[in-house]
Amino acid sequence: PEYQHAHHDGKTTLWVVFVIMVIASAVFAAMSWRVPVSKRLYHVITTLITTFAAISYFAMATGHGVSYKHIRVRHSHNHVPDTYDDIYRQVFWARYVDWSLTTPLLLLDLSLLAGLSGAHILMAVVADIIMILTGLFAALGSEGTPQKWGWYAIACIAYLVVIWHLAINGRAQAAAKSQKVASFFFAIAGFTIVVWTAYPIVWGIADGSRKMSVDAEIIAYAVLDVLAKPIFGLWLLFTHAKMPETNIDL
Ligand code: RET
Repeated sequence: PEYQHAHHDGKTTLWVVFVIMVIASAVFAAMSWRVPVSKRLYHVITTLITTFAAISYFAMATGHGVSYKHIRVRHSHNHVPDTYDDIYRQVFWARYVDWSLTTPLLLLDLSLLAGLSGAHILMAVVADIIMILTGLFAALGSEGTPQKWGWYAIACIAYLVVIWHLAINGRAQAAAKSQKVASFFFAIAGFTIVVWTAYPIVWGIADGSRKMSVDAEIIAYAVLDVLAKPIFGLWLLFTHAKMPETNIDL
């Protein structure tokens, strides 16, 4: 059988991102101590996001949170009995544990910024959790079955619901707050949609059709995770510090 797993570059990348997430968590926590408790909600949410990511990267870097998935590739030839290739590929399920906690928190950051209502926040968060869990079913479900891409399709529909809440409801609410908040929300939510949309694309190439090595998959997600969490967090917290209109009474 053929084994597809992380080599030197992939393992190094996992450790590098672990260190980045720890540093980001420390920086965000330190930033929160500089503002009164009543203004710390974005700081707390954002610090939790990078803390969960650090834990997940620690698991992956030490070889936990991963299992081998058996893939049987069938070759059929005319008049010749079928032959099979057995592939075992690493699936880092720790990512889905991370994403199921951190993507709702990222959405909460954006929802509070826009001033979404409780009902809309809940809808967006539930659609997001459905997206991650059905993505996990797609990743772990048996190969070569129609269900695999069926779960993927359900996850994509849930993702469209998330985008709908950000792009339509979020924008409208932010516009009702103030011009400054509206243009900041437009920029950071637009950044989020671009970065997040790359995840299902990487998934489709790596997990879905296995056209990407495990190392390349780790590196692709590493770049996206650093953009979606530490870079997003720095941008949000620094802008919040100089834009009193983004304050929330919660
Ligand atoms: C999956 C596969 C199934 C289809 C879709 C997906 C979307 C994943 C997303 C992940 C975002 C992750 C973030 C992590 C933070 O660092 C589950 C890959 C639509 C959007 C932002």
